[in-house]
Amino acid sequence: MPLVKTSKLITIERHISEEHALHPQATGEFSRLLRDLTLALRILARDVRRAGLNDVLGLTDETNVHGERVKRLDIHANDVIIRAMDHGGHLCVMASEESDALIQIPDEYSKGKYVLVFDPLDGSSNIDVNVSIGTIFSVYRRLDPTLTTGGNVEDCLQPGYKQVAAGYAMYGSSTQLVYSSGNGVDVFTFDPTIGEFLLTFEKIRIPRKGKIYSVNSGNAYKWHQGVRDYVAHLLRPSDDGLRPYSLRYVGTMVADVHRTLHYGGIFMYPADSMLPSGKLRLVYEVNPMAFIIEQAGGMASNGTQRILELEPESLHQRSPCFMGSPDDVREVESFINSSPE
Ligand code: AHM
Ligand code: MG
Repeated sequence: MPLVKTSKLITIERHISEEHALHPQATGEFSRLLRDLTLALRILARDVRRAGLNDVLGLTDETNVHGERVKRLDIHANDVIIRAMDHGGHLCVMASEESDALIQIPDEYSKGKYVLVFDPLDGSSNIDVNVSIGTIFSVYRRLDPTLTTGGNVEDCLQPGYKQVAAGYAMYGSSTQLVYSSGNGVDVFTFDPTIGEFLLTFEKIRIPRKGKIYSVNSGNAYKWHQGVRDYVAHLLRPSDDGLRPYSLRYVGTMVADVHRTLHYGGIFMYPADSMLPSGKLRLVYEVNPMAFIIEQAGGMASNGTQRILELEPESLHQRSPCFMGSPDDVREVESFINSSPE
């Protein structure tokens, strides 16, 4: 059974502080970081819900009925996370998909030993049409924990296996926060009436194999032969009933990976002849989601290598990705490896 529903009534803050109290060296800095982050996510859950109402939607250069400049929701989300996180004393630097450069901690605030990277609002093509969107984040330790100055780009370019924690919030029919600090994956659901994220699934496990694949098939004509052969294989009925697979594609990575985590199967954004590294960003999107999938017992690959072992070279670099049930990811890898291209 992939879903282990919990009977425990517990908030995310209590759950995280209990988990971290198990580490004798814990100073509480990490728990405070997460408390600030969940505040930002609570604010965003509220703002996404009200988006159509308060003119938050729209282009940056639009003005609302009050004659004020309207921010796009993704820019607003970026601002909210920065404002929640820059003064807590636990971070030394941040990087965001929405900011070209590193986000430094202002001079007046003390610097901590953690690094936060995030995609403030994932699923941009779905923002204006009320389809699920999300926030993706991951936390690293700074490379030199003895420093008390701001962090640098190397601190943000660590391989994914060094993530201390990662997760995402999905703003769907309810808001859920899926989180791991390397000890399995827990799912919390936001109760807006009490303003808390409550634990709903503890230590969720992805099924070993699924029957759903998720990919933008409109790009099929540009894919490498191995990926085309793999998808053709998924669509061929088999006598054992394990195929054909069903296709589900929201176009928001958070939603497509979230469904894959629960039901199994595979989510892919392959490279193609026009996007040689695919579309998704290694640091902000692919690594955090790969961490969650692996922590739930799944696999995440760029087609030939484990995602979490890739060495990022630049903040906004892209990577092909194939993630989900281990049997499914192994199968796509074998199609890619045996393809002549
Ligand atoms: P974004 O960061 O601009 O939202 O782009 C990332 C999104 C992912 O959430 C999703 O998996 C992918 O883009 C969908 O891309 P496409 O429209 O090419 O299928
Ligand atoms: Mg994104």
